Amino acid sequence: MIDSNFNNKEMNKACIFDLDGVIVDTAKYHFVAWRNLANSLGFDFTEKDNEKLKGVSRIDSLNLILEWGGMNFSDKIKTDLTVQKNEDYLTYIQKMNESEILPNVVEILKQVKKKSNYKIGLGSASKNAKLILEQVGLIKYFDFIVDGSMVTNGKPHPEGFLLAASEMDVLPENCIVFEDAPKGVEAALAAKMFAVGIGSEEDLGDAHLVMSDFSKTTFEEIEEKLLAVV
Ligand code: B16
Ligand code: MG
Repeated sequence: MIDSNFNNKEMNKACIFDLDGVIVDTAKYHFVAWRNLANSLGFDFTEKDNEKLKGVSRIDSLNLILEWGGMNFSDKIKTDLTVQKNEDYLTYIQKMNESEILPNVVEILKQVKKKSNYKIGLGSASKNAKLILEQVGLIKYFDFIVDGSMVTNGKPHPEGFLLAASEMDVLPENCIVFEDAPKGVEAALAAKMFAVGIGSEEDLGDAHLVMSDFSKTTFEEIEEKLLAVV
């Protein structure tokens, strides 16, 4: 349980959303592009393996995939491989539109936006985060966006979430993080923030609250449930 001012209605608060798996499902495009790369190197991996890449930075994802294929390369070649993968990935991202926003996300963003004491941040490992938010028309909701190019340490390190909180001038204990990856939940907890897991209790059980998605809830309801754990 975290020591919190969360009950104080006057305090500045924030919601910090992860992107892939919370706002949109870009994991399917990462999978296709990484798999194309693996296939071009002569091996394959499964969708189940791909689960392990959720929330993991681009270079760490490549290192894991090469490990699965029993391969290793120099840093220079690895950089070229990440560029190759990203160029392929971008061809899918550039076709995205608002129809790919996950259920009820827009409603939740609108509900938070109406609250004068709340800011909205993004805490994503993706270097493509801004482009994706622009593609699906959601960038206007965000007060501050942290993407993969702004942090040295990836999740489960709390750096990204702490940066978002400090840029929005909100205390970590007044931030609610929405995350689909166990490493992301770990990062939110390390930042001493509230963690709401989007996915299964089995994977995200350490979070303060777990929901399969946003479809059957309102922001008021989420706040009430979190207040009950303070
Ligand atoms: P990029 P998130 C993460 O996004 C993805 O879950 C992860 O699979 C990906 O490797 C990472 O972004 C980096 O993405 O190659 O676009 O920089 O869940 O933190 O929003
Ligand atoms: Mg994610």
